[in-house]
Amino acid sequence: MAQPFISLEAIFATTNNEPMAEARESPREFEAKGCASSGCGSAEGADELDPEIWGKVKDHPCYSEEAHYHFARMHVAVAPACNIQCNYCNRKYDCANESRPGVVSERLTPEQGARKVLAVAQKVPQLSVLGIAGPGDALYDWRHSKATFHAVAKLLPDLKLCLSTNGLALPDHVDEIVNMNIDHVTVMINMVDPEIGAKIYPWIFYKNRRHTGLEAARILHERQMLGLEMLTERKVLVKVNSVMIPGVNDMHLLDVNRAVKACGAFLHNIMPLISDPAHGTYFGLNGQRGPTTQELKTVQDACEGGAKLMRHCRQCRADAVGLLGEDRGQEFQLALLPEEIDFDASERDAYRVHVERQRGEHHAAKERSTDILANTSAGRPLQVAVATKGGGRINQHFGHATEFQIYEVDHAGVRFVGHRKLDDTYCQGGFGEDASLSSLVTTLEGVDAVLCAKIGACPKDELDAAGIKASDAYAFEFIETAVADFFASARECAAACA
Ligand code: CLF
Ligand code: SF4
Repeated sequence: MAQPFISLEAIFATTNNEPMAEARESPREFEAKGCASSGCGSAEGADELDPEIWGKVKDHPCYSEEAHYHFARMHVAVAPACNIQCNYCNRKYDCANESRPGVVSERLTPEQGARKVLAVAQKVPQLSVLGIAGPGDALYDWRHSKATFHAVAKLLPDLKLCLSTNGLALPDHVDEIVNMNIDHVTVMINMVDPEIGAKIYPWIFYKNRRHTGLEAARILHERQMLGLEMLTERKVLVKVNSVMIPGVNDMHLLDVNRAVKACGAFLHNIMPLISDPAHGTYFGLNGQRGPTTQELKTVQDACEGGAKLMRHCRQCRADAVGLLGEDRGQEFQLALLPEEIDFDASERDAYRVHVERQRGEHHAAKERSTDILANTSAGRPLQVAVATKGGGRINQHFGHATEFQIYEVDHAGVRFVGHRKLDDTYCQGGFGEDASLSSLVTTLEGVDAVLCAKIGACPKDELDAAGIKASDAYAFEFIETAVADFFASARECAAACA
């Protein structure tokens, strides 16, 4: 049903946030006070999570691994000012705390940001979250962030509001965050030891003066942990992001994981440093490398048993739009936005009904995969890459994939362990396929099999020669059943050959 056009002027004419406070559902008490890591986390769903928490995460693509198959996020770059200096940032690029360093984002005013959100919601029914994630710090530049959230909450009250911060200004804003119905906050915590922090942060700006060295790192650490505790006490879900910097904080991230778990963090997202001299950052110019895929996985695996890990992060841009792993930001540049948007929520509503049905089918498929594996003999875990466009199914053509999701499978279960991005799709319209296949084989190092919706004989043979089995026999099946079936077949084959 078409809804009446809402004037942005009318929205910006109001400055108090009472309507958002009124819209906030009174929170029921939930368990796990003090430590949110038991019984919650990215990979758990409706069956494992407290209903109150599931209600908060079920449509958030970053906080729920399951939701990332169905729902999209978008960011608006409205808060450019920052109060600290990270050695992996030079402010010409997106904030590396939440984003891939890349092309400079389009900076928006709050009015422009709200108009963009409405335009995206009209065209992307999967949109469920608005995030403010740099460049800059959403809380240091609070005036702009607040005005944007305030406007968007009036336009689209069902949209989840999400922000990312370095944490320095966090304790000063906890009450407003709660009153504004912001249920999801990411705090960037790279260290809990100021000696290590001094190697990452040359200075901070706090209480009207610049602090450097150990003193700066100590203040930042104390403010981050205080802010984290204050938020979790108020039932706000906090995700901690950490940038893994080999030789600086790599194994120290185990201490970070333990410390943030003790303070109630909901999730811990360990992201690889992206470093390149062309970015002009201190680390980039001084040859600091990022971790390899295996180094990252080793640290993530070593954190097992601590705060639950997010493994499906795509290090998206500060102006990203779409499902995780896709970026439709270019379609919604300011110059392309209509001045007025006659918002129609019907497609958005219909999509949510569709997702609920899909969730039921997906749930049944996961149970089938458990049954399949329970009747399969034990064997070495296999790494299986799948090509998917979303919905939890194998539904992407091999040649069109821009990334593969990686699942580990053995008789104990099917586990999502990460993703591998490709520099180029394999299908180049008849040119360059050989070069892209060879780089694809390098990207898929360690992977045993690729499952996709369609693959040609030529790339299939070449993958086979590289020791990677490729199959389109599971096209459009749910990922878990397909991967479990593939493992069961591999075990049968191994038994027959023994
Ligand atoms: Fe954006 Fe971050 Fe909110 Fe998500 S991103 S502010 S929590 S809506 Fe998500 Fe992107 Fe990873 Fe961030 S995939 S970089 S974790
Ligand atoms: Fe850059 Fe973000 Fe660090 Fe600020 S907090 S210096 S914008 S990476």
